[in-house]
Amino acid sequence: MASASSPPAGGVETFRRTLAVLGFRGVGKSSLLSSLLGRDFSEDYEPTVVATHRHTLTMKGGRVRFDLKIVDTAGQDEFSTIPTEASLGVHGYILVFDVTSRTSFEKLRHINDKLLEAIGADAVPRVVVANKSDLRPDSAQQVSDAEGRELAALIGCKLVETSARTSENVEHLFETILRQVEARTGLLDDDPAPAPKPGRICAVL
Ligand SMILES: Nc1nc2c(ncn2[C@@H]2O[C@H](COP(=O)(O)OP(=O)(O)OP(=O)(O)O)[C@@H](O)[C@H]2O)c(=O)[nH]1
Ligand SMILES: [Mg+2]
Repeated sequence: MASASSPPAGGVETFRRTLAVLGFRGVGKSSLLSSLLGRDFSEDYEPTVVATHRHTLTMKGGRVRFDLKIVDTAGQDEFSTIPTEASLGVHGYILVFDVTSRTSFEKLRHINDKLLEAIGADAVPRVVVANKSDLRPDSAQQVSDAEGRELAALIGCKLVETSARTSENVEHLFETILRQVEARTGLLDDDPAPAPKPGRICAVL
């Protein structure tokens, strides 16, 4: 996909990228975006219709700036249609399940199939997200770490474990999907990913 970039100004190059967040309802898609945008975590659940957010993220020691447009979608299941906003002009996808919801995990594979069907591609940059990791110590976990890794491997992408409540790995998640997107351009090739926290990010590619 074409990349929009502005000429270097003061050594910083700016690239516009569009990302979309998909997953079953209530898995924490909007909460992850709120966390990225620096908003306070809310315990309240307000289902999303569709929303677009803007955020700037710098990488490569500040030399590369991404102007991100991020599409937050309504929760999907295997019967939902992928909204146009999330299928046209999107560079990378964040596929979220909730570690405390078996259903959300089982639906994610179907959502991935639907996505590939909607965009008419065999592969597109994606990352699988196991959200609500803060609830694991309460024994609320319904999906094991190994199962999350297996799904990511099946889909052919990386797994990132996040908590929108504590913001754990949220920024890392967005850097991970951008690295997937830029694997095609080589833009971040000389900016090696920081070592993952043990058990938190599984490179299964
Ligand atoms: N403990 C915990 N709760 C979370 C986390 N992320 C989201 N929640 C809660 O889960 C509920 C649903 O969160 P949302 O962010 O609205 O979920 P969503 O995926 O955007 O939902 P839809 O827009 O309906 O698809 C809310 O009550 C949040 O407070 C998390 O990381 N940890
Ligand atoms: Mg939402």
